Amino acid sequence: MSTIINIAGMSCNHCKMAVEKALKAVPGVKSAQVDLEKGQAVIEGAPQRENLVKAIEEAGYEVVSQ
Ligand SMILES: [Cu+2]
Repeated sequence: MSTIINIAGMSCNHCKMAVEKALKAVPGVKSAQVDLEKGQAVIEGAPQRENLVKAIEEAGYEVVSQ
């Protein structure tokens, strides 16, 4: 199962790496890939969405509600 989350505030490769690292540390995440141009993260696995959101926010970025 994959989850897509829109994220605001990512501007460079450092941001991409920081968000991917934070997401990969969430229980249940198999992989996480950030697309900087789309401002989007694609997460594979079966994590709880609220834990993904928390991880992104703790890394210093904002989840865009949809
Ligand atoms: Cu950056």
